Amino acid sequence: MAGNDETGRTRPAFPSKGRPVDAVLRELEARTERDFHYGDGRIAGSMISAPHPLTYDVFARALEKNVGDPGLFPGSVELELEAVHFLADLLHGPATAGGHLVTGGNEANIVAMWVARAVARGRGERRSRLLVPEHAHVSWDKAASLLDLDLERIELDDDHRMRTARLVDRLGPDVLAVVAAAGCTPLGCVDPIEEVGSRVQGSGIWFHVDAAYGGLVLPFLRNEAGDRLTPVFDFRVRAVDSITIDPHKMGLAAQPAGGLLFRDEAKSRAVEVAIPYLAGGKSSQATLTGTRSGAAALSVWALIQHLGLEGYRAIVDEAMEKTRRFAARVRASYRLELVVEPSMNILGVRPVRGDVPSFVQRLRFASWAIGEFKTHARIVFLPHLTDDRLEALFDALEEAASN
Ligand code: 0PR
Repeated sequence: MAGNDETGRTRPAFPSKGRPVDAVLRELEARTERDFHYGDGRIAGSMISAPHPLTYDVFARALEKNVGDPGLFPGSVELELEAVHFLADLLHGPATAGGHLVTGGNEANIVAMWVARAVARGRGERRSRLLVPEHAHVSWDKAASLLDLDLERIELDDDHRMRTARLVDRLGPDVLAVVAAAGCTPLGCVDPIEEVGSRVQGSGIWFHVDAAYGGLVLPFLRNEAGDRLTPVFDFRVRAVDSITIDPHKMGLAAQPAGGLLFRDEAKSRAVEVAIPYLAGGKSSQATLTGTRSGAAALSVWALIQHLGLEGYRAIVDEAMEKTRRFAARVRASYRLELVVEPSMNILGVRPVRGDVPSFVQRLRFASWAIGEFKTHARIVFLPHLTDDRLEALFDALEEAASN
């Protein structure tokens, strides 16, 4: 029975009788029509694009697979682990490296801190402070809240990167973990990871790199002359204990596909829970989720196999070419300016005159889905933003900045 809540709104009731499939699908289509579609080219501020075409096929084939019960789906689990090792290899993980495919950067970051806390406690240490850069993603607030850690945000430098000197001032024996971003949420900036690494090395402080977005961009970055531009952000930095790298962002895999890698996979067992009764036989889990999408995991494996380093390099080259061309137009504009020079395929743009909230509001009113940050509007140059859409977006930005 439909009922009314205290505000007088009608609440939908669980249907008593079923309806034919075509009627259900028709309603579903009609009611989701107002959703944005990546194909419209109006989603300009999201870190997610339409999944690669291969993903749709893999997903449909693998929909029933649950990699949370490895005994039932051993073939899928083997491919999932292989995908994890592909990612670890990309980020120069040593032979001990391993990890999990998870639901996204939120889960990866939370689980990384869960492990860090368990490892410290295993050594008899009760460390409770979590140091993150000012620009850190909201998942760090969640991690701190869930794990009862004290979150401290570290000031940024003029390039919007974590200021190492400020971080060093705050280090101490009660610090559980330090986080740096390789592709920060507002601007794609890369924190000084080598510098931070040298300051925390050997201190017992867990060092996590949040490369949720940048992990599948930075390794492929090169300039117009073809020279590699990748800053050292991964396991080559000796102090780095764990890294978040999300295939469902620039990896173009299906959602939900996050990645969490550990330098020493054995450490991740500090949070492991045994599950003796599974249908496929006794197993264990060290992720937040139990039942997990095998389809998403297989889509990551398939896509890496299909694209290879070459394929991803081509995707990043194209994205960077669009970013550079767009950045040049912003620099030449009298109405717009860049917040910083881009580190990857993300631009922060603001009006020369006028405030950012009204600027973003005008763009949204004109149906552009743009990211809003305190100092700028965020544009992410993903494959669904074609050249003609970027033309239109540039005009819209100029228009919004001229009011
Ligand atoms: N770490 C960093 C550095 C991130 O930027 C994000 C997500 C996460 C972790 C969390 O990842 P999940 O959302 O996969 O758990 N950053 C995007 C953002 O806030 C998430 C997003 C994606 C937002 C698509 C909107 C959107 O349309 O911009």
